[in-house]
Amino acid sequence: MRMMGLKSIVLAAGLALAGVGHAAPQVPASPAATPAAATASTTQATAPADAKPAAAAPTDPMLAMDGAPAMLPTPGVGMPVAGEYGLQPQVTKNGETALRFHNYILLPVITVISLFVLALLMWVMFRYRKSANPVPSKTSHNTFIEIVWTGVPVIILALIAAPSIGLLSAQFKPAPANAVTLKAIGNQWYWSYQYPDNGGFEITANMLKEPGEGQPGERTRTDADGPKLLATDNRVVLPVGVPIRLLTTSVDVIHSWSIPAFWIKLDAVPGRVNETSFTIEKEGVYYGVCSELCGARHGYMPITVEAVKPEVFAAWVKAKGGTMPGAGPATGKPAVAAPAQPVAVETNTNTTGPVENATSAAPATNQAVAAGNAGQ
Ligand SMILES: [Cu+2]
Repeated sequence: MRMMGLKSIVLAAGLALAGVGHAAPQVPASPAATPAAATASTTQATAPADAKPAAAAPTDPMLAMDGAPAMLPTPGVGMPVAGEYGLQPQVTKNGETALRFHNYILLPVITVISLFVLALLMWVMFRYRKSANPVPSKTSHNTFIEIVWTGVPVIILALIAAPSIGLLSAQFKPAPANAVTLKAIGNQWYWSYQYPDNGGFEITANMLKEPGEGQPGERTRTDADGPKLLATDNRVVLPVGVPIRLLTTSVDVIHSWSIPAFWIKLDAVPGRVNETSFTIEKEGVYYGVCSELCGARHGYMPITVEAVKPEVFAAWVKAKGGTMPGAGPATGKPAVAAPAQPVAVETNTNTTGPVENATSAAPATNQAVAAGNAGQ
């Protein structure tokens, strides 16, 4: 009887945990590891030396021809990599927390439960097969077992729920007053962006076509721009170490603004503004795609974010004809005369001088792109 009791308890625990196994979050699928991206990253490993001169043509080495900071993507960072099945390296606090949660709690729990249930099933199949166990047990109820197979999953779920709910609330924490606001607007099928705290200027981002695919004279993708299907003609430029208030909306159908390396995915819904916040901790170029099925060219509206030092961001804003907020809180108070009220980091004369050259060219670029979009 004692042996039967022990077996029953083990069986009960197995059955109970099987339920947990089904309820536990699935391992996320690979974030779109495309062979194309891999090819691009492979070539980038060797290409930057060749590609850089093209991007660094203007007088200010920090700013490219269109006024955007000249920064090359790092292979394997902020982009999918062929053959990988894990999450991308994270560059925000929430992303790092979530990555740890996934790697050190969820995956081990799922793995242990799956193996345990598999072992129990195998044991039952062989030990209690008809030929070896001709007289089956007629046990129908066991209060202790029922408590165990209810209690154990509850405890496991409660242990998972605590960090999970903390992460959930952190993802929707409102941005502080000194945040930089980025408004991402979904369009069929491209993104446009506004910087309401910086004079309200707007940029438009279209996917770059592959060499040979565009119209004669049209700018096409190079390795300096990033992977195929992910590189855009204009990048979203954001400062590192500064909270970003992300607002999303749409002018037509539901889109979704997503950058896997930021742990950000926020729907862009017509007639409504969604908000979240994040702080990028590392400079770099990060890629994402529209993550809500939005029509025929849904797969061709990528997102490219370039995270730069605050002083480079300030120089870029100026090159775009925008303004930097005064020394006080940033929200809704763009300075009228930006040069007279630089933020502390903007006093670097190397950034402010040559940027003037880019000021006239930059808006023209955007308008041309916007006009091109109108025809799509
Ligand atoms: Cu979309």
